[in-house]
Amino acid sequence: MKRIFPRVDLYGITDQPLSLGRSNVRVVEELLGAGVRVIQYREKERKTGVMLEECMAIRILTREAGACFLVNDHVDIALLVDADGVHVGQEDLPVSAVRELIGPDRIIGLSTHAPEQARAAVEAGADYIGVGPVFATRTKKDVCAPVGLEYLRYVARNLDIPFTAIGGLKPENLGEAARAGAYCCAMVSALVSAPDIPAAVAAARKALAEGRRG
Ligand code: 3NM
Repeated sequence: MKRIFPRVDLYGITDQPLSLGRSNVRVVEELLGAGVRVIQYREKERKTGVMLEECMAIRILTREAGACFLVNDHVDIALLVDADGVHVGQEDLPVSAVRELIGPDRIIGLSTHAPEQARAAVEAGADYIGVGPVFATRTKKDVCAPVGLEYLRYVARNLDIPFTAIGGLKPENLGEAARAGAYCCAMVSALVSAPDIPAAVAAARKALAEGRRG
């Protein structure tokens, strides 16, 4: 059965070094408890065996919560744990190659940073795109300079593909992102580095809702 990228407001992404000593599994438990319904496992430094174990645990938790579970880059791990899909960047395996490996039913997300990349993602059959970095971020090391709200507005106005805004998003600027057309907002540090994750989720939701009203 075709898995669908759900229409949700918040998209949580793991990052062990930024998680204040908490395990990824613990952080995901808190995100799910606070109502976040898309989780991406993203780790750049961990051993593959550790990643597999964490993803197995996160798959159980996300399934119990009815949440969508995506794995960054690691198609093998995504398949082994029956994740809902894979998220890749511009310099990772191309969408066509990932599709060959994961089949027609799982979700492929692709990070994009410019209008031509977004149009190419649609052509290539991505199921959703990341749009960013909207604001400056220190979380992704090799990403381009912020593309600002302009690119977000372009995607919101011109393309039909589901998308998530990403990059430097936090309660203080989510209103601006919402007014530029973001519905789904993906965050790493604003959520996983928060001492109180449920409070951070609530603050993000409030900022988004206010942005949409204003
Ligand atoms: N992808 P934070 S920016 C993982 O623009 C990622 O494609 C980006 O982290 C992109 O919420 C980014 O801590 C990092 O700024 C987002």
